[in-house]
Amino acid sequence: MEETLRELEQRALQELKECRNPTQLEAWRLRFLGKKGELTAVLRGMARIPENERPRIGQLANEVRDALEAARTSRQQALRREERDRRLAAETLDVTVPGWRIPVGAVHPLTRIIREIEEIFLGMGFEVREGPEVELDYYNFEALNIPKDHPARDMQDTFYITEEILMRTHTSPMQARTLEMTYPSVPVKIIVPGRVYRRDEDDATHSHSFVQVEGLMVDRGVRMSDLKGVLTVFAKGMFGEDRQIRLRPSYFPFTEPSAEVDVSCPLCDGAGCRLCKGTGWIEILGAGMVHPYVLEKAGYDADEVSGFAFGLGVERTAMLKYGIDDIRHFYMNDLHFLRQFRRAL
Ligand code: 2U9
Repeated sequence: MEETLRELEQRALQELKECRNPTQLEAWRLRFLGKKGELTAVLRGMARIPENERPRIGQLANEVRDALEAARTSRQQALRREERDRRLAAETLDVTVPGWRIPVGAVHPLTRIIREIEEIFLGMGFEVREGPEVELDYYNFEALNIPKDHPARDMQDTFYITEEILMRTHTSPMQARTLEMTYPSVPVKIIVPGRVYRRDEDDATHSHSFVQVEGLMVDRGVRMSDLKGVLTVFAKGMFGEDRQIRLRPSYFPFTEPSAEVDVSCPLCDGAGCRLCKGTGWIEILGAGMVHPYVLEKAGYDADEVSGFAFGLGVERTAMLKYGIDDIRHFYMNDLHFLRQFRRAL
């Protein structure tokens, strides 16, 4: 009996070493220590041994069971450790591996200029308004004193959708709408940025679609000197504190008098260079006093209120500011061009 127990212990310990996972370990436990296991079977044979031997054999059997239990526990712990080490090894993160470079976009140069312009005029108390690109003939032309036979209404220049609906050729219709909506109160101080459309051949300086910012101020007693003051603040904010502006007579149907506005050349400071073609001045804006007809169309009494308006092409402004030589760069989505503006706001 003693022999049997010792042999059982040796065999069980030997086989325990071969258990590689919890399933095998459980099978081992059932086989040697379970109710139907080998140790229990041996103990059942106790009845057949002499009574005086039983305490010794009983104690031995307990020692064997304790030894096997202890061995099982330590094997189980060893297996758990192995499993944990395997998992840790498999799940290791190398935090020193270089990360992916995340591509960072840039604000488009046109958007950037629009935002800069908005900031300057917001600082002078103007509001920013936007309006529809698909417009009524009435607001694009009629309300702005552009008569039916005016060259600007020619099929050559305007994308018509129907006889009365068109793609706006300037953002002025939104100013006309705002005037009409605001009547009879004053002041009106707005700028309208937005895309406009003209039936033009695309080349280095022309595009069939471009972005404008137009401004309008209407109040009691607004004078041409107010226009000059506001546009001077704009020119300095956009092209540098040393800039000056000058007004030259011009003609627009919706303003009277009208002017073309030049800024002193930001490259040569007025001395004359390649950029300003030796003149010292560069044209950046059109402007004028709002035509009485336009005020009256919106409901206002032109003897009571007056106003000024101006307009600028955003591409032209951006080309001047950043030294861009072809308007088509803005629309080609060439990354070499766009990436130059990566550190934009
Ligand atoms: C209302 C009254 C007056 C808007 C004006 C200009 C002069 C002008 C051009 C600049 C370059 C368009 O982008 S461009 O081709 N614009 O010269 N625009 S005054 O005058 C208005 C507008 C609306 C109700």
